[in-house]
Amino acid sequence: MTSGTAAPILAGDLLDIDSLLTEEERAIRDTTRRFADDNIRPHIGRWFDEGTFPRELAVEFGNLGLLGMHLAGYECPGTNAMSYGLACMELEAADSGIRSFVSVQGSLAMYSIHRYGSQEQKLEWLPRMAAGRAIGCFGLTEPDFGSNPAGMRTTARRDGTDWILNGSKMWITNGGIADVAVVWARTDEGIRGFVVPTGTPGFSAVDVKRKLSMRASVTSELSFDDVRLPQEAMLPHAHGLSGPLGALNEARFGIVCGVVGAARDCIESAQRYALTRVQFDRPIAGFQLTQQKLADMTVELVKAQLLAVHLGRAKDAGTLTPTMISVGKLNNVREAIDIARTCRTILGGSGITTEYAPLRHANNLESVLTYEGTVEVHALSVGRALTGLNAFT
Ligand code: TGC
Ligand code: FAD
Repeated sequence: MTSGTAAPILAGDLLDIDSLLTEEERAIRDTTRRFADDNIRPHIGRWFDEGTFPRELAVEFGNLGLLGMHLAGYECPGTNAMSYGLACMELEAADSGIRSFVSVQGSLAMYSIHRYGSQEQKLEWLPRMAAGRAIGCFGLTEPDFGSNPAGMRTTARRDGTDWILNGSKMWITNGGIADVAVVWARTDEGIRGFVVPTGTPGFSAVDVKRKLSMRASVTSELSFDDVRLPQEAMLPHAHGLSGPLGALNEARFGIVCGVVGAARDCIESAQRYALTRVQFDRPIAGFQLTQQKLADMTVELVKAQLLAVHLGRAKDAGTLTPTMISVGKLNNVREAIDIARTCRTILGGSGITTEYAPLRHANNLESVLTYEGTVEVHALSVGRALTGLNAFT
């Protein structure tokens, strides 16, 4: 720092967002941050390099109360939504793939069973999933139907009292390590959800290899070849596309918060680097162009933080709408990826290996920009709300 100026403030602390949080929310946030600092950060570069997700993290997350965190009953932690959002922020500050694991487990697989399942399905799966002893995945996307899941071809047809599932799902997080899959399929009564133990004959999962993004996360293709399921496997309370889209609201909220963590981690890493890297006989942090980048990025970061807290409060108040979630996902992911790329420029050549986080975050955020509704899908959802006109088709 130039002499005579105050000690640098970390970007994430600039607006004192902490003052908007309760003591309990801060405690959950701090516990998750400590866990990530001690158990994820020291290893994440290697996991990303090797393309592995350490499965044993599931039980540790269960012990910490991070799985199905904002769900009540069935041995789930039952925190408020804001606390869940803050946990996502801290996990994604370490790596988006790690936050993805928790999102899919809690917000997609467990939420679907919790919200749409029978009492028997809840008792069978939720306590084990909350403890991390059973891993879940969520199959909506197909090779030919991503943004438009309404066109799905996976079918479940009746055979006596059973259902026979056929088809495939693509890009499924946790697919290859899952014990149970929530699968959405076309039936004679519209789109319905099924709880499918992955050991059922005819079910198979093949992991996607050679990924350039989300390397510390398992992504798989699921295939169903005459998978026979009892009537009790169907989620009784989900009818039509509103079932999976309802679960997506939950997970998208986690992303709105999570990506703020990734952006914060990038800026703080660039701040530290810029203060120690000397060129032209001075720290690069002293150049006006570097400061412009840091200031612009931090302004976007704090706006994203405020948006995340506002949506968290709305979720807890029961006033959060899908359009509000689209605004949050569109803005926060778009800004986070811009921030990650700009931070990489501050790191120069040092920024291209896994030693520093920004390019790993940027690569992960390419997936986040695409999954759970692409940036275009969310722009069109906001556009539809603003005009009343559907521009999807
Ligand atoms: P549309 O006609 O608008 O609606 C069909 C039915 O769904 C209801 N609905 C919703 N319900 C709850 N929440 C929402 N956000 C909802 N949006 C719509 C709607 O009321 C209607 O209900 P009903 O009862 O009248 O039938 O549907 P559309 O076909 O026009 O599609 C709208 C569109 C394009 C926005 C939707 O298809 C969409 O969101 N597409 C994106 C697909 C997507 O996000 N896939 C994500 C897959 S899972 C994933 O990516 C996990 S990544 C996990 C990780 O690793 O973290
Ligand atoms: P497409 O829908 O083919 O879109 C390609 C491009 O066309 C995009 O830019 C899109 O915005 C644009 N486009 C499409 N329609 C329109 C339109 N009407 N107007 C303008 N532009 C349009 N899915 C699951 O079900 N479960 C999971 O656990 C899961 N995990 C994932 C993990 C990763 C790492 C990734 C990358 C994906 C995952 N997905 C999962 C799938 C994800 O939800 C889809 O990739 C996403 O919905 C987009 O579908 P698509 O890839 O088929 O792209």
